[in-house]
Amino acid sequence: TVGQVIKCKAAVAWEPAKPLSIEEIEVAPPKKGEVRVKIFATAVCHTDMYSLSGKDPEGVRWPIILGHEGSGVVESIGEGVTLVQPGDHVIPLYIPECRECKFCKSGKTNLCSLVRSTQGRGVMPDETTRFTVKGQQAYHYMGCSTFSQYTVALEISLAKINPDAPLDKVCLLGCGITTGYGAATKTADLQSGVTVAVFGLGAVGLSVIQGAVARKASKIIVIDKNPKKFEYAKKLAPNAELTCLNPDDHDKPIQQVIVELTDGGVDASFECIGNVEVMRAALESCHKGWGQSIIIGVAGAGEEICTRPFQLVTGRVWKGSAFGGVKGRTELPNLVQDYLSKKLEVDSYVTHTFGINDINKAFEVMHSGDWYVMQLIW
Ligand code: NAD
Ligand code: AHE
Ligand code: ZN
Repeated sequence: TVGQVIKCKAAVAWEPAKPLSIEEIEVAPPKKGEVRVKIFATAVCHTDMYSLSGKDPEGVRWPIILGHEGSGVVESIGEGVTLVQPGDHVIPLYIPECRECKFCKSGKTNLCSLVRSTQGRGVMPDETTRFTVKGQQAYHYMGCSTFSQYTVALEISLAKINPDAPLDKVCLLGCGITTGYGAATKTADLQSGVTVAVFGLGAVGLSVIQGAVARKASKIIVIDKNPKKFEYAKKLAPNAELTCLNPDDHDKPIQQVIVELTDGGVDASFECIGNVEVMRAALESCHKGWGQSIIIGVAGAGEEICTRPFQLVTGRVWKGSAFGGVKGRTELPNLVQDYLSKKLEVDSYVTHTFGINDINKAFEVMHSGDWYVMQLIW
């Protein structure tokens, strides 16, 4: 198949807010700097649903092949590719790592910007796409498009991982788990003994808990409106001092409850929902003078955050985190190793597994709320 068009199946989004359709598509060979990857498994993230809704302010173009939390094997490489070889096991990265742009070289951020503009518009750097469906070009998504049996990504957008790692599990490191764990260990850089509040216990919030446990937080407060979520938080932090709060059980604003429980507020809080009211509560749960609040959740188009500036004047810090601040090519392979050496829990996040033909069922379950990760296998 090297150098030839591959015909395969993909879940295609033809228009906003409509079910996906499984279509036969054509995937062109990789061009310069590009790699064609056979996708083995992919999870479904909220952000896929967000973009499918048509409400992503950045906008996507249709038809599009969504999916950004996957794993696979390199099928073939384009001209000049040196970073991976056919047969390598990889996780596609929605934040690439070129190591050459101002951002990569700064040492201050993981937000590589070399191809951010074309990636955001759903095309490869030459402004064209590698997907054709029913004679029409289909767009890429977040540089990954893992809802296809074969995809094309840039070599700088692939983390080469240990081939011993089970691909059906480590696909989860392509977004949610890495995001939460990295937000705790890198963005917040939690230190031993800190107090932490985690708002929202999906895959992201649960992984913040894992990061807090790894950094030996002294107290972890978890907040969710769905009490079923507390059991899993307890499993991930069996030896920690854990307090579970359901905002619906309290008359006072939840930030006031947290401030009272912690002698003035937590050292760090994390918003893992995407709700701007909760973002405010998370900031105001922080301790005066030094508490930091990390925004991870993606809020709807047009939403804005607010608080009294006095909250910041008096030393609270508002930060954000994308992909947990993790540099994909350099650091993601190490997280895969941490998983293999049982330092990082991944397996038990998978609550549902579907064949790709049932992808719309996965999107329906997502609305139900009682899940962590839904996984699709080709
Ligand atoms: P999820 O939907 O699985 O989890 C959200 C949790 O929040 C649920 O358990 C829900 O019951 C709870 N919740 C909802 N409203 C609440 C409220 N008002 N108060 C308390 N709890 C409430 O989501 P997820 O997959 O863990 O992702 C979380 C967010 O992070 C999403 O917005 C997602 O788009 C975003 N995200 C961001 C990044 C990034 O790099 N910044 C990466 C992945 C996901
Ligand atoms: N396009 C949206 C924002 C979407 C967003 O915040 N994406 C996160 C990753 S979410 C993964 O599930 C991110 O990493 N963003 C960094 C980037 O460069 O996109 C909007 O609001 O415009
Ligand atoms: Zn995601």
